[in-house]
Amino acid sequence: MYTLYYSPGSASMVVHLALLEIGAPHELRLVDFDRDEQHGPEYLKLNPRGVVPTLVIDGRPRMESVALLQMLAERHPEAKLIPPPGTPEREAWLQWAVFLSNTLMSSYRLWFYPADLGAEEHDSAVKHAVQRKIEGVWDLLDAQLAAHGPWLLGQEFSGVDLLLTMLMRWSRNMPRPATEWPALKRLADRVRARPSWKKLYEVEGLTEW
Ligand SMILES: N[C@@H](CCC(=O)N[C@@H](CS)C(=O)NCC(=O)O)C(=O)O
Repeated sequence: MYTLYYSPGSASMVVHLALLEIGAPHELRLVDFDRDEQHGPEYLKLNPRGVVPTLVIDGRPRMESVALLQMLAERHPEAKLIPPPGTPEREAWLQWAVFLSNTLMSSYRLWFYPADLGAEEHDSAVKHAVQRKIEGVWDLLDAQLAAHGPWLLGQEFSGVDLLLTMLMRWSRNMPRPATEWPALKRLADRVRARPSWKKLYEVEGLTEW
């Protein structure tokens, strides 16, 4: 049994999408950021960083969205969210999962949470540097998809495409949203047409892309 601690549209989104793609029975527990519930003593026992997501797997609380995506994908190989171990496709999957985590996930933390650097707001030099870093990742991924797409693994959809689309979504109010890169936009359009994406919007009450 799975219990997902989530906040709408946040990093829990990729875990929720994976659960929906798999069709695995799960419970959802809202962590209300407006009430700062992520820093409450009960939640901190599950997730000492005070962030979402946390996925409780058969009673064990686990954290880090990209790791959770991999755990779910491996526990449900029939959903084909990750290629089988020992294959070249698996190598590519791991490469993109770690790349997205190391680059976009960490840069977004800086973009959205200046307090991580001890500031109330970033000065414009820091903001521009983070923005350039994120846009450099879009350049690289767009070139990859234009040459070897439409998916990150080529012809086969997988869990890393869910991850990438979630990360693209977070750029929607940035000066240059990821959808300005054509091959990236094509991938996101395909993911957004999937039943799991539509269902997540319904359940999490999301409206904006
Ligand atoms: N690397 C973590 C990042 C988690 C994270 O930063 N989550 C944000 C939402 S996207 C959060 O919980 N923010 C609330 C806070 O920091 O107070 C993951 O991928 O799970």
